[in-house]
Amino acid sequence: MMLGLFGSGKTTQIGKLSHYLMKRGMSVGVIAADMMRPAAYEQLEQLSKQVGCSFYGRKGAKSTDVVREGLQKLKNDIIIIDTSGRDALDDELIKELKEIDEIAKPDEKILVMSADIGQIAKKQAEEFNNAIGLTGVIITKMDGSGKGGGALTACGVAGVKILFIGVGEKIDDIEEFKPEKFVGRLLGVPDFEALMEKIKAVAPEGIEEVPEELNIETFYKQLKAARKMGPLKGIFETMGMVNVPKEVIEQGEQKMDIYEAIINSMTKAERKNPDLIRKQPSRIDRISKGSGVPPAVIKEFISQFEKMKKIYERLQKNKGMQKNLMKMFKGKGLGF
Ligand SMILES: Nc1nc2c(ncn2[C@@H]2O[C@H](COP(=O)(O)OP(=O)(O)OP(=O)(O)O)[C@@H](O)[C@H]2O)c(=O)[nH]1
Ligand SMILES: [Mg+2]
Repeated sequence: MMLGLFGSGKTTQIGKLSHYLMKRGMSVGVIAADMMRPAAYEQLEQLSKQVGCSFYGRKGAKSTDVVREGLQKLKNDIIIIDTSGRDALDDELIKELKEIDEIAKPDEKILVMSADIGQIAKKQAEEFNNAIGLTGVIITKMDGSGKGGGALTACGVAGVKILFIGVGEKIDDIEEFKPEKFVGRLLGVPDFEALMEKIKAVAPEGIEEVPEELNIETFYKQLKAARKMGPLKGIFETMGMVNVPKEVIEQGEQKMDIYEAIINSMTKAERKNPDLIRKQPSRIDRISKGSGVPPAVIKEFISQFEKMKKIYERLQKNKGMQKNLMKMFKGKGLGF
């Protein structure tokens, strides 16, 4: 069940989410239970045609009846209900959402908020949470607002979980929210995990599977494969991230150059086990001479690599997007 105020992006995210889930092998049905917005029916019907998911709606009916009927008719793995918005969370909206909640008993009650409300997201999330009980949040319009960071941190303070972010109006413009990834991006560290996913998607042959264990050797292979795909800018763009600032891209490119130089000067043993370098600082001097990279930067690389490895291992533990999603949709959260 998706809920939220007028224009927050509920209906659009339902289209995106359906597409996202279907790409991962699930069958999806959507129910048009927004009786408030003129043409909400048509908007959702159109989106369902676009993504190829099932659709149920009945114009002029009561939202509760539509939900009841839709749940009977649709036989999909996942059913998403579009609900009415309002200017504010008033008694009428609370009553309507509670009735739908009663009937559908949804596994997920997801509040959709637009990033441009900034810090107000805290109050809004709390209000909806108190009234209906939320299982998660989607922040939309992260592409267009300077206040996106505020909205994200506000959700953290409100204690609600951000599941996805909307990053544009197109059907692909949704990203699973991974705090580690986001922080990395803010710090200007290239998003290697996304890169690896991308590499696998566009070049499944000739490139190794994403490695079980990430060590500098396997990382290096991924890095080289990524570079073969061309400049970072294009790679980000094909991931739908068109608004990555130029400085971030340039920094990313530079970092990739530096990483490559460093790794080129490391021995095989060091690549397998970077701890060797930490234990014997003389190795850093050797790598520094070989690569022309100052020792401090090499140390930083090693420590960044260790951090990345931890994140990677955590992600590997949660292996399988499908499993993750099923868990999420059973209300257990993503386990981060
Ligand atoms: N830039 C941007 N625009 C978005 C995003 N998500 C939705 N929109 C746009 O926001 C507008 C409102 O989206 P809807 O999905 O209709 O919003 P809603 O919450 O269903 O609105 P009501 O049905 O009126 O309550 C549309 O023009 C969407 O294209 C996003 O992530 N980024
Ligand atoms: Mg809508």
